[in-house]
Amino acid sequence: MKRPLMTLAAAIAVMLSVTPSVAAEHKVLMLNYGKDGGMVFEPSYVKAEPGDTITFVPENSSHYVQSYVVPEGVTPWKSKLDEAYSVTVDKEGVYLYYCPPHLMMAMIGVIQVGAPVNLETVRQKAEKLRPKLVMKGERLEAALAQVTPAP
Ligand SMILES: [Cu+2]
Repeated sequence: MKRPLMTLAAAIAVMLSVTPSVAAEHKVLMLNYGKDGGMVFEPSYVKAEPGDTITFVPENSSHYVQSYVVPEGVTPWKSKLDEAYSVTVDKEGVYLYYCPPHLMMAMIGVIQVGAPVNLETVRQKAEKLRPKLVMKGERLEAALAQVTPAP
């Protein structure tokens, strides 16, 4: 009876080695002049998987990043001015963040990790944020419009 059991274990080992889960690193640049002009996170929408890392890179100075909405159970984050900052996203859902000094100019971004389990909450909180975006506020809707539904 030992042989079939070992075969099964060997089969599982092969399956695991064929589909390794390699965490990806996504880079988001903090720029003074993005493609649509003005200060931006580029790309402003990132699709990630649980375990991936997002690194914010200050290509230009005077920027930093702070989370605004995170999935339940996630500790909010905030970087230091002009410093690169990495966050590992372990929980599924939508993360909405911004650059505090340039919120008025809609320097905002969205990270989707797996399924958008908290999208309704994000949309509600985004409505409260929207009046603070004096210029290019449509970026908020544009970033959220890229969120893809659960498979
Ligand atoms: Cu900024």
